[in-house]
Amino acid sequence: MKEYPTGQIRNIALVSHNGAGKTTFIERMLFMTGVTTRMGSVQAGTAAMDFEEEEIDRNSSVSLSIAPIEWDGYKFNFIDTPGYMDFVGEVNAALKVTEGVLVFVEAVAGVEVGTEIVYQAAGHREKPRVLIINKMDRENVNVNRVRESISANLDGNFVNVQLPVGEGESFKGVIDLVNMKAYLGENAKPVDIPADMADAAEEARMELVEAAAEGDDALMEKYFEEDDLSSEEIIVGLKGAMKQGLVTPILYCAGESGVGTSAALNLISLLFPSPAEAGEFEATDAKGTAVTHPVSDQSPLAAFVFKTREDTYGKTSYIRVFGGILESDSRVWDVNQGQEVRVGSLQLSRGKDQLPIGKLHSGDIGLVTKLGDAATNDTLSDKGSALKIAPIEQPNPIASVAVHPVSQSDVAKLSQSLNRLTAEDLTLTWHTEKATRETILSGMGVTHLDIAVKKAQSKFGVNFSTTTPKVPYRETITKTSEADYTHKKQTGGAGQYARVFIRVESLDDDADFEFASEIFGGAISAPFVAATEKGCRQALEAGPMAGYPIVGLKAVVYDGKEHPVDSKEIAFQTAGREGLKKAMLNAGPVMLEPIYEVSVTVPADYMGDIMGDMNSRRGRVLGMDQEGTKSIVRAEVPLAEMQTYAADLRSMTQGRGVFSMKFLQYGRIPTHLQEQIVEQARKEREEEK
Ligand SMILES: Nc1nc2c(ncn2[C@@H]2O[C@H](COP(=O)(O)OP(=O)(O)OP(=O)(O)O)[C@@H](O)[C@H]2O)c(=O)[nH]1
Ligand SMILES: [Mg+2]
Repeated sequence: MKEYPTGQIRNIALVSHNGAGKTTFIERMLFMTGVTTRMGSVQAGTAAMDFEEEEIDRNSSVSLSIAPIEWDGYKFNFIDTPGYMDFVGEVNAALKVTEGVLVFVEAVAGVEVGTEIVYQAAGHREKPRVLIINKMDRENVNVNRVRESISANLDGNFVNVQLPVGEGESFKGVIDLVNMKAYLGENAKPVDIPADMADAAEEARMELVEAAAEGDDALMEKYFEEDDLSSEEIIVGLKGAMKQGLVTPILYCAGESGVGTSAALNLISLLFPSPAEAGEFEATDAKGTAVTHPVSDQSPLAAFVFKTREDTYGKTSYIRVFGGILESDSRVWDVNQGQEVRVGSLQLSRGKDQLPIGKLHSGDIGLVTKLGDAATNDTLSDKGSALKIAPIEQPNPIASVAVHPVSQSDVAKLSQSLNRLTAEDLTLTWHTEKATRETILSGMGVTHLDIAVKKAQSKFGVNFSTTTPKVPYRETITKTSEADYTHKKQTGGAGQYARVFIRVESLDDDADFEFASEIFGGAISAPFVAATEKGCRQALEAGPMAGYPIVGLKAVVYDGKEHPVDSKEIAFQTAGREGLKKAMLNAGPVMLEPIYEVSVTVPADYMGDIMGDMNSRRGRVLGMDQEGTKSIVRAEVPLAEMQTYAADLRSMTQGRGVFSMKFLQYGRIPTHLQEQIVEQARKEREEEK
């Protein structure tokens, strides 16, 4: 493929609820422009865009993929994203590197929750959006109904830039209201508007002209004087209005049958800005100062790694050039890693295929393999400029599983494979939970985690089983108490002797451990005080109630006794450890559990159910908001009650609800639950014996 200059490039993200036909639309583009000789099918597993094993299994996209499409002198970098909300991380990556967003609405189902979320996400990032009503050929399509669903569910001023000709089984094509041409049939060329649609087209065009005039003051004046605008002026006006978020144009299409697709491409090339037109890019320079530069070959190099893909052959980095030119076989400065990396042969990505390219101009997107230590979110620049672009914003994880290696060889590969999985997908994280000694994998939902575990198997040959994670409880005290503890051991030769008087005092629940000595007159000598402290610290790892870490406590050693022969440091360690536990038992010990701040967004009808459910989860509702047709409930909920919320909310709302959660603080556990946990821990200890 030839190199395209910045002005001829259009980077466009395709987003929507799952199954609206994004991937199929791209398959049609690839077929229509002669890239493929047979149209790929998601159902049959032959789609060029859905090439990952998990995508073929599920007949649905799981990760983003790119299709460079040459059309009428333009190069479109279409980025296909998964519609399933668990993979929102891929959508966020696509939004970071594109200047336009094509939001798909399914013609029969109308606007679904997923569509709404991605439409808003694009709006928050101030990206121009075009709505495409797709699958216009399906039985029971009713254009009025789908338009109503758009007005009811999405914020914005929507305007037709096309009129559909027919709907459902009689969907024949579209009329382009900017150029006043009709496109009838599959892969159509422009023809005159059919006589019976002339009046409707004229009327719709007037609405379009009015919307376009809003985008530009000079055009508004001209429109008042002359009551009309030229095709070029309509485009200028619409682009201006889209940039300000004032207008969202609507297109109509049936991607699978190819009716309306050529017409859609023509308008998309006109409506979306080139990378340069979209405005300067933001970065920080070598001093950390915020700067902006034009998206231009003349700007200093700033190439951003927005995705990393790992497979058995190694690492592939997906790169978007914001400033300068990225050349094959060059050396660049990885600003985030603080080191030089060698760029091998640059490629354009087309689904699983790759096409070599000599260089990527500003604004373009490509990939390269084996890019040193470069990770997602790194910026490649030159050492002097050291431009750094802000990382992709991603949400906090909302679901977790504990992963257990199946065999001994899996144990050895555990951390390496988890590191590779999480490098590839930044909405996936893992850590070892000290309190429960479990390896926790966290992500955006049950399916997300399920697929991650499958990937570990298919890509890295590691087998994991998963369980619901144990809750990382903590133990603390509520009042001051004292204990006198003697450690004495007489086994043949040298004995052990240590006696300590320990007082424990309650601190804030989240305060770090403190230790103090009130030993006067040398009742025990300094090294033994230190050994006592060491023992106390050891005790913190497993509390006396149920074996969870101890927090919010101060230990004071205020007296003690040593033996001239048998006192050793190890004896004082034991005395410190056991003395602290003993003192705690009379200090009103309680257990703490992690509390999360949760925000749930659902269609207003579900509000009652959600509130009732929150109560049964021991949630404390903090507030409710209304945003359009959606209700938002904010609550504080114990983690113990949120472990299956991703799946529960899905079934409560038929997949129409979403939520986010963030750790807030540790809180007291109600007594009856605490008793259950202590009892459970006691049983487990007994079983271990
Ligand atoms: N009737 C009709 N069906 C279509 C059309 N486009 C896609 N489909 C079908 O709709 C289903 C989903 O299409 P996809 O292209 O996988 O949808 P997607 O938006 O990529 O879905 P996700 O990747 O899950 O977000 C497939 O079975 C397609 O064959 C269309 O224009 N008309
Ligand atoms: Mg898809």
